Amino acid sequence: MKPFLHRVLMAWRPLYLRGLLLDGLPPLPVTTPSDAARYPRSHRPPATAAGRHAAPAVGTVSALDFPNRRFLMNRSDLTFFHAPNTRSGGTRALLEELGADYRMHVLDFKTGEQRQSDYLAINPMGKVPAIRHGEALVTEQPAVFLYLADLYPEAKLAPSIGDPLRGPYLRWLVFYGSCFEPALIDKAMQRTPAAPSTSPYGDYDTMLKTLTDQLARGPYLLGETFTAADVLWGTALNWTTKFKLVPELPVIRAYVERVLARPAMRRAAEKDAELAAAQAA
Ligand SMILES: N[C@@H](CCC(=O)N[C@@H](CS)C(=O)NCC(=O)O)C(=O)O
Repeated sequence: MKPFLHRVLMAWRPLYLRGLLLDGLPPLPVTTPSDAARYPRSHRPPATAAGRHAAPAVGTVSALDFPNRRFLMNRSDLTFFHAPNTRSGGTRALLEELGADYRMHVLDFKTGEQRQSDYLAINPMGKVPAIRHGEALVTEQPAVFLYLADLYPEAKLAPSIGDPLRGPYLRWLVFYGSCFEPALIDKAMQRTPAAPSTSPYGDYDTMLKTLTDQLARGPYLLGETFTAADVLWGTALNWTTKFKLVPELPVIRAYVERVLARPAMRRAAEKDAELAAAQAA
């Protein structure tokens, strides 16, 4: 589209008309000069050697394929901060499922690298996973999963905005961080939990029943559709059942086996085992 016409459409915002025009014109621009103006510097997609109008890294992506996405982000310059045999294994599996192009920065927990200043500049919490995409730092598994799955829409692991599954998808990813993990740690530490009406995550048993009732609808968390949420929950329920923090109920075992049997999940687990062995040597 002519830059002048594009600028007029971006400045003048009858969204329906703009969407109609832009969506009707594949291929979609990846980033545009007006994107650069919209994002604060710290969140702006990185410039590439080919400039801000570089083509998408993968195939031909058009507005017709993803009608709810006005702009696709540049995928270059993605770094994944990882330690083998930790929670960041789930993110590694997601990157494998997405066929993502990324650099991996492996931390050695035995030497306490996660608590040294270089890494604390990435995540002041000293935790993995973390990702850096251009200048954007993302930490916390639900945020990392949401971000990465949206970055690769053609992998179809994130229901798009407008899809009726988008709400449940957000719900179950966020449920992981705000209900499952804190209840799990109460359990692991054998702490007396706060009264359910006081605790933002209720109590362990209610949390677990809420989760298993959803899993029972299966085969995946959102029914027939496999999403990034299943990568997170499949990997998490695998290690938490092994550590006996979650009971190995048939519905949980069957779900974990179903998710981990996927070729990309298997590949990621094998690569992580190799990395753990190399780090231990
Ligand atoms: N809230 C974080 C938790 C991540 C987390 O607990 N990571 C552990 C690995 S299993 C970690 O990095 N621990 C290192 C440490 O605290 O020293 C998330 O969801 O990403």
